[in-house]
Amino acid sequence: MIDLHTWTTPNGRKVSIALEELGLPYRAHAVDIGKDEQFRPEFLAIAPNNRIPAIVDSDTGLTLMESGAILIYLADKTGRLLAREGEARYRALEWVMWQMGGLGPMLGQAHHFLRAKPGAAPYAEERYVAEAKRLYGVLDRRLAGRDFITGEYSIADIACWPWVSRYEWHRADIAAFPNVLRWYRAIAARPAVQRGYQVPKPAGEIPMPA
Ligand SMILES: N[C@@H](CCC(=O)N[C@@H](CS)C(=O)NCC(=O)O)C(=O)O
Repeated sequence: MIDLHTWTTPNGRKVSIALEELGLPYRAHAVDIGKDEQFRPEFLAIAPNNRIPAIVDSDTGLTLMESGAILIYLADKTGRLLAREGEARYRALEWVMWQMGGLGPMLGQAHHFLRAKPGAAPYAEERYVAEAKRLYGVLDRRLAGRDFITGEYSIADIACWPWVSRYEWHRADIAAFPNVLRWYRAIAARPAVQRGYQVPKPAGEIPMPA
C-alpha cells in the first residue's frame, strides 16, 4: 500500500494520475498548503522540503519526496510508463527533467506573479508569460508527428500534463499550439487521468479549451 500526501496542484496530480494509471493501491492524505499543513512535523519527517507530493511505500519502507523521483520510482516498481533501459528510458527521463527544471518552475512563477499580486511586478509577469509561450512552443514541436512526448504514453506526459491543465492561469493560448492541444485533449480523456485529477478532493471539471 502506498500513502500519498498531496494537494490539488499540478505536482500533486502527477502522482495521483500515475498511481491511477498503474492501478496501484493507495491512500491519499490531504495536505492543505493553503493552511500551511506542509509545515507540520509529521509531514516534514517524510518531505523535508515542505512541499507536496510525498509518498510512503509500506511494501518497501521507502519514503520519497519530489514528484519526478516519485514518478520514476512508481514506473520502476511496476515496469510500466518508463522503459527499463536504452534510449527510450533516457528520452523519457530527459523530458521529465525538462518538466521538473523548466516547465513546472517557470509556469509556477507565472502563476505567482499573475495571480498572487497582479500588477505588483509587471516585468515579472511579462517575463514568465513569455517563457510559458516559449515552453509551449518547445512542447508543440516535440509533439509534431508523435501522439505522446516520447511516442508512447509515459511518465514524461504525466509530468507535463497537469501543468498544461493550468493553461488559463499562465495565459497560454493553447489553441495556438495545435499539437499541444491534441495531446492535452487525448490525455484528459483517459479515465485514470480523470480520477487522478480529483485527488485528494473533488476539484471540478478538467479545464477544456473551446
Ligand atoms: N520540485 C517539487 C515541487 C513541489 C511543489 O512546489 N509543491 C507545491 C505545490 S505544487 C507546494 O507544496 N507548495 C507549498 C509551499 O510552497 O509551501 C516537486 O516536483 O515535487
